[in-house]
Amino acid sequence: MAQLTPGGIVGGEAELIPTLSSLEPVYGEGSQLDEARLRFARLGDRFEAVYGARPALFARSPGRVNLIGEHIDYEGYSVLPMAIRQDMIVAVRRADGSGQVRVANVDDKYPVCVYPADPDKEIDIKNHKWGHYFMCGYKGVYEYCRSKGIDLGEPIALDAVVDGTVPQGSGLSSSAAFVCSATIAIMGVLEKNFPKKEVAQFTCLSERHIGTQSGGMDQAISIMAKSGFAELIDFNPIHATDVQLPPGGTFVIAHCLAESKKAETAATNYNNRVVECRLAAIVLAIKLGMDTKKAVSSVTTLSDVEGLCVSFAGNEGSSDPGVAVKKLLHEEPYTVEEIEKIAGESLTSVFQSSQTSLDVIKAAKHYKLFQRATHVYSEARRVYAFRDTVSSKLSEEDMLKGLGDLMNESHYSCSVLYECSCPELEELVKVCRDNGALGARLTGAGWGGCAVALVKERIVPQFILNLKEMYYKSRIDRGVINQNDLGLYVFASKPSSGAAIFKL
Ligand code: NG1
Repeated sequence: MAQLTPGGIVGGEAELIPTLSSLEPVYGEGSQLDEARLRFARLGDRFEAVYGARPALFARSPGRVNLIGEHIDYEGYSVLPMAIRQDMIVAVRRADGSGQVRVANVDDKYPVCVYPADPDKEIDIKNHKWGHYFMCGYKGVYEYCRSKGIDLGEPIALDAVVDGTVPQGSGLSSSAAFVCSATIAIMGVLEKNFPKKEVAQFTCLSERHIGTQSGGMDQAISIMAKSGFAELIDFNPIHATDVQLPPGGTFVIAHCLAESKKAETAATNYNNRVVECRLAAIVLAIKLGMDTKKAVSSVTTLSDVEGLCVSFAGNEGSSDPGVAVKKLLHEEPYTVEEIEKIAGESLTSVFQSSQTSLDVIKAAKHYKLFQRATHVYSEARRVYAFRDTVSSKLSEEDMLKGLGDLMNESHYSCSVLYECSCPELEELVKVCRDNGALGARLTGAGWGGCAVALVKERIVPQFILNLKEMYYKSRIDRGVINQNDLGLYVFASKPSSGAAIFKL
């Protein structure tokens, strides 16, 4: 998992989270601004109806679509997402004397969640509730301030209402949008502000209170995004580089309608892959000559052993760490016994300090080390190839084709080597390609959620119509979704801006 150690920050005087007095800088003008005005007004009214007072402030953080670089952020590798206009907005005020943090939602399907105003109380992850994400933000702010020696006094009680437009379980990071918006709302109430890079870093750690061993991509882009740009996000330390996408192409995002329940399935899906990558890294380190005890105690990610793998590949006339994977790991899944023999230690002892990893070990039958490591090293290279293609001197036509090919390769790797796709995503990706997408792939954690397709700007309306006809119509007929909600599930998106606090 990416090591996001406090203090590991690059960049000069890092920008603070902006505090805005109007919605225009984020929502622009026209219908988007009108909709935003309506939403904020409704949120304020709902807040008043629930708590009998107006909120002190609002905060907003966007969802994101990852263009390329899947399941590699927690291995320390760079990724290339962009923020989308769908976001989470939070209205909040101090609730002195209540001793509680109360979190309500404008959507009645989410019941009010009430927690003690105690940042040291663990989140009950075995009993998953939507409001837990707010508490990740609450705990995170206190933990960060303590680590910096900032005294916040008695823990504050809070009243909050949230309104989200990022579809849940869609791979568009509704969870990070929620944790980030809650975090900056709480910072606003506490009258504290911190550099964006610091907030990006500590919100990643905060979200792990929910039980997923997440990397830092989603929080980083939600906090640091700039309107009009995708960002190349590097880790250790966190750094964002603007990436200008070619004008003739548009990214269309389409939901396969299978929900990806990342937190609930963590032990067999998301966290399982984090554990498999660590085991692959340990086995590679040992095979490449590292002392066994040192490998077990110090190697946590595949990027930790990349140097060793590259030296090995050098002897074979290559610079690709994947060469070491091919030569040193076998394709058949590894049994627990085999790994324990190589590591000289039981898996429960290797992972003793991480309960979420122990949950993985309890559930796993075997470990696909070859496949997972091959995906990670090849996907990491595709991210740079994507960035280089965007900044190359290729004609627009060739550039878009090159980007599409990389997206298709990424999808194949996610689907076949990392096994994080699902039948619905496979069908949707195929429908996208059959209808003229230059490339299409699953985005986000997978196992449901969205695909992203690169489509020539001029065919976007027809492309979306075709998707409606060929993927969604039968599902509308079966009552899976409502015709009127289609716009929530398939849309084109331009890069949006990052998190902001509003005092309106
Ligand atoms: P989603 O499921 O889209 O929120 C998750 C992780 C990312 C990254 C991707 C896979 C969290 C908050 N996010 O994204 O860090 O690892 O999967 O690339 O866990």
